[in-house]
Amino acid sequence: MPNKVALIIGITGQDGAYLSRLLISKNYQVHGLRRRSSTFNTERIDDLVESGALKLHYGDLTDPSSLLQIIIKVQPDEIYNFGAQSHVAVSFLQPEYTANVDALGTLRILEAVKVAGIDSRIYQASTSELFGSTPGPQNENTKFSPQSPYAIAKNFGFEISRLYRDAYSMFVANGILFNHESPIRGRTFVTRKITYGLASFLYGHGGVIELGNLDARRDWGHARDYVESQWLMLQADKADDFVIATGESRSVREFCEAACESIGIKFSWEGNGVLEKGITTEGKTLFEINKKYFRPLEVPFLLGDSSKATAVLGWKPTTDFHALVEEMVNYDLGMVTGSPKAVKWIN
Ligand code: NAP
Ligand code: F7E
Repeated sequence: MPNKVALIIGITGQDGAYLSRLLISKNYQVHGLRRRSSTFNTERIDDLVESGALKLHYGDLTDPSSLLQIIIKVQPDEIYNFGAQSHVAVSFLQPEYTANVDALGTLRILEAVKVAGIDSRIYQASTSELFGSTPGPQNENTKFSPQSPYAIAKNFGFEISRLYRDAYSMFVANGILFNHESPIRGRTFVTRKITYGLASFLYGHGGVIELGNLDARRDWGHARDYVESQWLMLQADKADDFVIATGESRSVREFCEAACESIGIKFSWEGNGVLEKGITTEGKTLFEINKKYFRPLEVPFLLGDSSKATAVLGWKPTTDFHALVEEMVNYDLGMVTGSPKAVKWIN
């Protein structure tokens, strides 16, 4: 007999892949919503689908009837909403689509659960991007000041989740997660772009790594640690909002330096502004600035204070910045040399 039934919306993404394994290890029956695409989008969970460990259902956050039908069919004890257009830079190019999926999509899930009359506990993937321009350290009492269409859509998702919790006594928890990365992070996010780019550079497959703002600071943790907090939020006595972070803030520049150091590439920064470059001791250009990666508005500094999650949920991160960088670089070295390493899914 399964312990509980979970529905993960956004199961094909990074967090979906880690949480699926965590829930399966806890004897959950796991279902996932996948959207139709012309190419395969289940690479991160193919082994689980093939072994029958989880079941996928076609649906889309822009299609309310698909959400209602899946929720009625699955009758989930827990719903994790990870579904999103999650790229901040892309949200400036597709603001309306981002609002439709990230803001209205959240409302559609809440309405579907309310209309279906099912007592599901719901996790909403909120984000440190909500803090935007408010200086860190940021905790649950820090003022939101969102700086992108993505963050504004997620602000709606946060508020509508809180509203359904208060108005209809639904169990809805907002996880305000700071950036979390892993070897399976999408390659357009800056950390994986750097680690994959470096591995390719080292083996002669790739050229210069073009970046935008090197001085933005992020509180980077590991997705494997962060999905544990998501599960804990739905096991708590009452639904609440929690900041999840490591408490360590690093710049993109520092990420480049740590990644190079972890594989023994020596380089130095030369020049200023858009002409700045990272040049190796052999004189090769490794990093370059390309203006196209600058955003119309930037979030300059994120540093989370997750002491509430530690006190109430007993959650703490286990992977520090250097261990995260090393794991990602090592994984990508395996990828570019054609001998992929196994992912460590669970702590
Ligand atoms: P991700 O890798 O980008 O995954 C997003 C998931 O949403 C994918 O499964 C994607 O499906 C799905 N999706 C996109 N549009 C959809 C739609 N219209 N209908 C249904 N599903 C849709 O994101 P992640 O890093 O796992 O993050 C999980 C959630 O946490 C996201 O909501 C993100 O915004 C939020 N978040 C992430 C971080 C972070 O640092 N990772 C921090 C705070 C909050 P496809 O595979 O088909 O594209
Ligand atoms: O950018 C800078 C960029 O795209 C991090 C999402 O998961 O975390 C993520 O959003 C920083 C920014 O992540 C490049 O300007 C420089 O300051 O990796 P990112 P993000 O925007 O912080 C939050 C918490 C989420 O909720 C989101 O879903 O790096 N940066 N050069 C660059 N960023 C990218 N992508 N590419 C560059 O070349």
